[in-house]
Amino acid sequence: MNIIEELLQKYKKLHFSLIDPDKQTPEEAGKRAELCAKYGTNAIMIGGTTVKDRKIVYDTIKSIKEHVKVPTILFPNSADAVSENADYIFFMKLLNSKEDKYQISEQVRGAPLVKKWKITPIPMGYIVISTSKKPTTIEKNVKLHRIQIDDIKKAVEYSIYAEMTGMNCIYLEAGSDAEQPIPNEMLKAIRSEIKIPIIVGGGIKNARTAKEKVDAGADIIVNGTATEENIRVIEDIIRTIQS
Ligand code: 1GP
Repeated sequence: MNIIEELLQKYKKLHFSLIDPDKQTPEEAGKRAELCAKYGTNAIMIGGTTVKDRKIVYDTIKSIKEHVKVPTILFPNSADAVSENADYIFFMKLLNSKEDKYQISEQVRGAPLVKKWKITPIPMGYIVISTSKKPTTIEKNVKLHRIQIDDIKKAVEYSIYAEMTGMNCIYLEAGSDAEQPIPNEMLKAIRSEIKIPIIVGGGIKNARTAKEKVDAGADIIVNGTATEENIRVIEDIIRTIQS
């Protein structure tokens, strides 16, 4: 059983807090992680679109580990964001990327590091959905085979592919601070086709929205922006999805 399955057995629905090492000092990251853990978050993810410096990732995780006991999971954009002090890594493929580096080449470069440093990989299929009019950071930075907000068929196809190729979970990403989160109808359609855990993130700003997502089939809710801008809402979100 992998860590996601273990946690899901224990809590039914999970909450992960995403800390971006480029948007805060390691000390701030530690303090924010501590609050999220106090509210009941189940893991701290570490990553961000712009992260390039392994040392900053290392220092951020070091500080987080000084403050919390919940697992740390790398959420890297490249092999340069792999740090030896993480517990786990989302070993991920951006499935609808047109760019080789998000599909295979950074993964190939990172694999020996993950092995050498004994970081436990969690194979994950990452699927970006274009939900918003204004391009999100990830849409600005990565060339995508775009999946529009109403293209349920395509989102389902990518999800089935992820499950068939042995991914442990999928992550449906609307983009950090997206205007609209992943739609409920899309989640319901995907849930009815695959069994692996579904992670949902991007633009989830309150407990009501988070609850809608878990009711539609999401297993894990991710909050990133809220850890920096409105951390108290995370308490509400966790209480609501785990009640
Ligand atoms: C981004 O899905 C995450 O990768 C989190 O999004 O910043 O909107 O919470 P938010």
